[in-house]
Amino acid sequence: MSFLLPKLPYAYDALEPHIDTKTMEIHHSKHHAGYTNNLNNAIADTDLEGKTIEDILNNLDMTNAAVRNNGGGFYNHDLFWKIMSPSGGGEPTGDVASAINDAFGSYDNFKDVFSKAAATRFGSGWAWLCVHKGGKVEVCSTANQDNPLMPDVDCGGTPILGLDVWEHAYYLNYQNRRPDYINAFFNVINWEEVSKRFESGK
Ligand code: MN3
Repeated sequence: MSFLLPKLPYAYDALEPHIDTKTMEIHHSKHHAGYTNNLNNAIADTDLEGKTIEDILNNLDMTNAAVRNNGGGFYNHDLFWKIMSPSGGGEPTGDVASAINDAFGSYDNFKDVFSKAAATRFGSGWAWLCVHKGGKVEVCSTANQDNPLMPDVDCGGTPILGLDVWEHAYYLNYQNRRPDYINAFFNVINWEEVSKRFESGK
């Protein structure tokens, strides 16, 4: 059994004007497809074959670059597509909103902290909102395709929101204006999905 490229839950043009059609198409059909294929090749005929992606990442040998980069890439993009929606944006509600208020004081403060994590990640990587057992949330960032499920990445818990800040995620439309892309992302966050992930991860 091997991993399959997940279908996008909306059309390539659905997140316009915040994320453009061409970027979505290349990002999903080329980049995510590449991580998926390379992950399958990297685990073929090893004891990782048949395990869940969460199991693989939680117990990852960080010196295994092929599984680290492509397993991370497979998981991170799967989460990324799902926590966005053409009907997204606005502010979170319910328990996840309370957890965000407890940790950051307000939604606006959370937005500042998350945006800063995304803007200051040098080179390629991801910004995350994670939940720890007990329900406390934190913002952190990781390099390349690392993610909070992996050991020793200085970013823990279960990721419930993630933003790809690799140049391939925004350069066609935003060029070097990463902060504009980060700002636009808040208009497409699927808080309903983030809330579900908060409930199952807390
Ligand atoms: Mn990407």
